[in-house]
Formats: sequence, C-alpha cells, structure tokens
Amino acid sequence: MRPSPRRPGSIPGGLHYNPAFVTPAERAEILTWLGQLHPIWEQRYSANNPPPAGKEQRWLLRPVYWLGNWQFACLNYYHPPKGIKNRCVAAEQFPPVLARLVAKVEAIARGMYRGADMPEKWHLNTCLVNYYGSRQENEKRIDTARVGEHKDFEPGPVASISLGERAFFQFISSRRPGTRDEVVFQQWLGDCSLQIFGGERWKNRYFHRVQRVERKAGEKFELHTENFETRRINFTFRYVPDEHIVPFCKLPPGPRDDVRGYIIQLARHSDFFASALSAQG
Ligand SMILES: O=C(O)CCC(=O)C(=O)O
Repeated sequence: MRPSPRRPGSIPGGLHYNPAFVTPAERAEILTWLGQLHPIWEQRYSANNPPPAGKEQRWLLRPVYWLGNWQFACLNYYHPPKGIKNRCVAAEQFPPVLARLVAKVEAIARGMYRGADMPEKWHLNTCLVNYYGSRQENEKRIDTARVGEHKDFEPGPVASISLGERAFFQFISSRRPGTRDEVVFQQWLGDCSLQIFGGERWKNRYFHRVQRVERKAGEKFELHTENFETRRINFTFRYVPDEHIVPFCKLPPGPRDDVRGYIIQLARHSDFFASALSAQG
C-alpha cells in the first residue's frame, strides 16, 4: 500500500527527523574525538569466506569504524535469525558525547515504537561510523559518497546522526528483477541532523539508500583517512543483543584468522584493540 500523500517536506508516521539535533558544542566535541580515530578499509570477503560464484573480492566503498561491536564485512554482518553467531566482535564503547546523544535518541524512539516494533531489551549499543567522500587514485579523484539499497537487520529502530554535507536519502519499495525501484520517501539529511526509522514498514519492508552527498558547503574534515577526502560523516546506531557480541579471543579459528589483520591495524591506535589482540594468547 502506498503511503498517503503528505505536505511537501513533512515527515511520515514511523519516521523522525530533527534537522538540528546536535548542538554546535556537541558537534565540536564529536569532531575532536573523531580526530583521534583511525578508520580502516575492509574487504568484503576473506580466506574463510571467499566470494560466491560470479562475485569478486572487493574493497568497501569507504573507510569505516564501529563502536560497541564491529561487524566485519567478511563475517557477513549481523543477520538474524540465522546469521547471529561470530559476526559481531566486541569493540570500543561510545565516547561520552555520543553516549549522551544516544540516551536522548532512545527516549524519543521509546515514545515512537511499541510492541513488535520495540524489542524488549532494545538499547542502542552499536554504531557504524561511515566516512563519505572521494578517494584519490593516482591523478584521479573517485567519488564514492553513496550507499546502495539495503536493509539494516539489527532488531528494532535505527537512529542516524549526520555531520557535514547533506545526503540524499531514499526509502525504496522493491528490488525485484525487472521492476523499477519505487521511491517511497526521500529526504535530505543535513549537518547535525537526527533521523530515526523503525517498524514494519520503514525497517522491515523497505530498503534504504544514499543516492549522493552534496559538495555545496565545501566541507572537508581533517581526519585520518589517507588518500580519502571526507565531506560527510554518518553515525548509524543499532541494537545487537548483548549475547551475540563476542570478544575477538572467543571467535572460532576461521573467523579469527579472517579479521586478525584488521584487529592488528586497529590495535596500532586503540588500547581496546591492543588488549583484544594480547588476550587471544
Ligand atoms: O549514511 C546514511 O545516512 C545511511 C547509512 C546506512 O544506510 C547504513 O549505515 O546502513
């Protein structure tokens, strides 16, 4: 069923958008904290999870960092009901500024969603930090500031905080071969904004994607993203049941071998991952 017509610019039920959720002081605090992070580039597959027939090994489009737990691409992300074991590797906790924002987000979300749309133990314990921008390759600058249509499979509502240039975000109703994607709702996600989506329609039924990221504000973040110019940062907060988060040292040998190189990279700049590495024995 199509959503009912809306006033231009209005936000449909089940979605929340606040264009000025992050204050200038919080923005500055987040950027200071981001300045000491060293995000990594991941590959989609690994020795123990090679590309399926017809697919090739590839790098992700952008550097990423995860908080709470790290869902490595080569471990196939968290995907209940079957894909829950050995996918979410314990990671650093949220810094104080994000923890404060998350407490406010959780209160908003609890007022919006009920019953099956709000799992009993739901709390936002996971964050994907996505760096959007362009990659320098020899003389060429390659823009990768987009995300193809997908769903987030963590249970319950998802919250997204954006910094930097505006992103054009769409919910899509169909990905069946031979049919056109139907855009159900689209909006710009601006600097300092909060978006929350949840429930059967926005979370389970529709896909979402980022079509493009503007360049209008001339934003260029000074971060540790070598050969990559970052003009937008997005934090997507999600919930993974705590019992599905596993310390690196408790991963079975195959997945542990697959992600060890990443943990070694992370450990160069993170006490948390340095301890995780030494705990493996
Ligand atoms: O960057 C955004 O606004 C959306 C990111 C997203 O879809 C995701 O992390 O799953």
